[in-house]
Amino acid sequence: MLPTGYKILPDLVNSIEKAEVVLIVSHKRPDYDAVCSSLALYRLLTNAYPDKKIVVGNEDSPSPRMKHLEDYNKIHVDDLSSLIRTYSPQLIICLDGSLHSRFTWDEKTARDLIIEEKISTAVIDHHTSDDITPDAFDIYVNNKAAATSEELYKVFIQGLGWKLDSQIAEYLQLGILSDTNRFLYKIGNFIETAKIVNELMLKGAEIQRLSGKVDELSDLDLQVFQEMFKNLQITDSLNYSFVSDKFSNELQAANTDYTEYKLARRRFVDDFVTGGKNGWGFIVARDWKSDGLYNGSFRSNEGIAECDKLANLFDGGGHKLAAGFDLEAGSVDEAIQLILQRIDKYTL
Ligand SMILES: [Mn+2]
Repeated sequence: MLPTGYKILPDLVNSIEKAEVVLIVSHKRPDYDAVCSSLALYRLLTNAYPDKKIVVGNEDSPSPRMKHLEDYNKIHVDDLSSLIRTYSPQLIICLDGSLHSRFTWDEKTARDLIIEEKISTAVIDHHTSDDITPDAFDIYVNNKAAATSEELYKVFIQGLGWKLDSQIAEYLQLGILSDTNRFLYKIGNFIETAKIVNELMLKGAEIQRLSGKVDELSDLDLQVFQEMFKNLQITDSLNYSFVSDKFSNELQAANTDYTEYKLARRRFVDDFVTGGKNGWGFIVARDWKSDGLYNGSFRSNEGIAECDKLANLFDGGGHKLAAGFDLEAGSVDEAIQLILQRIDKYTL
């Protein structure tokens, strides 16, 4: 069966064929679906048109946790307008979002440049939200699938009959696994998604192997977990943990990647602070970028604490179940005392 977006497929193919340079971008702060759909499309277009220049870009650097992806280093991290000036594309394909503001922090400059240079724009998205303005793009594809990676399968493999290789299958599978949270969330048409997932498995994209790569823990993760478990406090009302200043200084002196270190902390707070009978709590650690500054995160299970309100006490923010904040303190011990005092005054 042809995907519902099939009517506009000839337009998409025409635009691709006319372009010498195609720029593929996905939304800011890219997740697995954004990155994997970009890399899958990069491979699809490179295979189909070896003479064209295909560029993958994003305004934000993808998480270092995605470094296991074969083409991770092919992603150009730069402003959308700089990417346009550097590569002069005739076509920009925007993935996993339908608003200009999803792809760039400076919408006006990028839009002006697109109009001035008469660049064609296409969107391939799967989101079903109401604020979509598809007429702002020349071509709009959206079959409301579970992931943009699934949309690509529908458009290029089912719709156009292009060849699926094992690397493309792996990217598409990772995107689907991520957006459905390994089929925990009900999005799109489950039966259709399951059939596609099966086809991708037959091409070698085994779910168990790919999940293993996504969940892999580094030595740094283990070291940070060890430190935070050692410091974990389970009080009568909440759980909390911290990274000691000594441990933080040692990591910094060893030139540890700060982003990866923060990701390890985040994984700890996501996975462990909401455990046990308390079901909520916080972590705190020294900020490496500014002296005397500490970063904290609150997490809660549903119906226990309101993390955003707690973070607001420190001029931080987030949402009900997860929020972050900064505070100034002379040491991590002082930071913990300040947090405990301030949230104690706040009736949960
Ligand atoms: Mn997505």
